[in-house]
Amino acid sequence: MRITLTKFALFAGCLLLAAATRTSAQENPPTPVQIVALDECDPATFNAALGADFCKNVTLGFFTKLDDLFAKAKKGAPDPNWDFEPDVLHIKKGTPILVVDQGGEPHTFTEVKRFGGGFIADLNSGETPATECSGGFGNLAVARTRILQGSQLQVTGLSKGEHYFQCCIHPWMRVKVDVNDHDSHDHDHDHDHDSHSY
Ligand SMILES: [Cu+2]
Repeated sequence: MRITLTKFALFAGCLLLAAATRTSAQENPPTPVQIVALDECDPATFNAALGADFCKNVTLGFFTKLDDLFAKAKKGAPDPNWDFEPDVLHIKKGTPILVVDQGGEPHTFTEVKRFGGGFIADLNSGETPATECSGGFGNLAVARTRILQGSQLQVTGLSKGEHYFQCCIHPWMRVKVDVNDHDSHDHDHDHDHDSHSY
């Protein structure tokens, strides 16, 4: 009888602890996760063609000239230093995403149904443009996904499932966001566990 009571007390204690943990988790707003946008635009050649201050490069000498950027895209080998990091993100539903432009020029973080080209045909490596990018910055829906150098864009309210985001200027800049009901850490752990047991 004493053993049963002790067990019950332990069990009740665990329940209380679990309830307390759950309450505090719900009260704290989820910490945003960050995605960075990177590029290595060469100020001299970009600004000569696109206007003063278009490119404000902070990469301390790692520059790609405007012509080279177009030449690489044309060859089907776009410059990998124009990049969103990470490329794949697992988040729990409700977690905000902060996209920070640490590059030197503007980008967009545009959700698309399917990855494709952007609104500058010569940068598309022959890919069909994603419908969501059409119209460029003349399209309000595209313009509002723009991120200027040194600024950030917050994305919230993503539904459960997979979401695809790309830059509508440099369409090889792509991120897949996988939204789950649970913490990505737990998810990864479960996943590992499953693969071990098979
Ligand atoms: Cu871009």
